[in-house]
Amino acid sequence: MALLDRLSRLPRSRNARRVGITGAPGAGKSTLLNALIDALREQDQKIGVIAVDPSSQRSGGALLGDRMRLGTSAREQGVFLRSMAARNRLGGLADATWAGAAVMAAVFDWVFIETVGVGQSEGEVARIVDSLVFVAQPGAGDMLQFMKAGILELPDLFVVNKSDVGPSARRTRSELIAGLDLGTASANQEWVPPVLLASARDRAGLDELVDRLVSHRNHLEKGDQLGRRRQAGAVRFATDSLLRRYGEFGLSRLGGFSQIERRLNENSDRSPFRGVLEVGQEIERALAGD
Ligand SMILES: Nc1nc2c(ncn2[C@@H]2O[C@H](COP(=O)(O)OP(=O)(O)O)[C@@H](O)[C@H]2O)c(=O)[nH]1
Ligand SMILES: [Mg+2]
Repeated sequence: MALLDRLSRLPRSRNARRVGITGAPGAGKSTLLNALIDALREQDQKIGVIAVDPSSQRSGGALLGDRMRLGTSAREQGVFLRSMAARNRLGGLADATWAGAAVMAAVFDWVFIETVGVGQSEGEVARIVDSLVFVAQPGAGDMLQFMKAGILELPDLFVVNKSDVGPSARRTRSELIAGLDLGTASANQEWVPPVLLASARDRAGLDELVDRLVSHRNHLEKGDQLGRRRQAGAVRFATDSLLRRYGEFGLSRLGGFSQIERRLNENSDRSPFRGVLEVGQEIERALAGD
């Protein structure tokens, strides 16, 4: 509770750009992020990174590779890296990631969250970030699997990485565009997710990626979509967090999930951490009074 209280008092001055990087293991997320960080550091941008370790999928924390690739940049000033284990799926990760992102957003220009593309984490990360980037690799047979899981509906940008391997990268890009049905979506959708080609290895396509991230953020700032998106994410986080803490029974003391969601929405100036704290205290009082 003391932590929630401190988090709720964070200044919101910096308003960092928050970017999620997702995609299958091996697609090159860490390498791409590392290259992106170098590019942004040249512009003297301050960067925070949260790397969500896929330790639950592997046999015992084989993440040294990721850490080392990121480590070259992390040793520089102006970059702060925090790793988190996805092991503890229920609860811990979402809370820790939200807290980490909130702290970093208050002090850095950019906050990146790298996560494994295996489903649940996408939805969680999509709620924290302004822009979600999906990294694919050439010939990715897992595309179909992602489509089935509905994961490809979330990203705001797609990057086919490893364009240095040859024509298969362009093919994958075309497949992705066709599979996403981006043509028809454009009719009733203001932002059409771009599908970029990049090579993290050769550091190609990075400028365009940064440009597109900036234009996506500008797009969100038009008509206060950014505010609404962040608000929706914050309310959902707070409600989920309360559900994890107090269960359906606890929430039902205050009228249930949607009632609590409505109340959190009414008080949109309150930070989500304060929302969890205050509504949580109410639930506790209601439970004690039963
Ligand atoms: N050829 C080529 N290989 C790459 C590129 N980016 C990453 N890789 C390699 O792909 C593998 C997985 O990269 P990594 O960044 O750990 O992927 P992650 O699991 O998505 O974070 C490593 O062997 C990288 O060296 C690229 O642009 N071109
Ligand atoms: Mg990685």
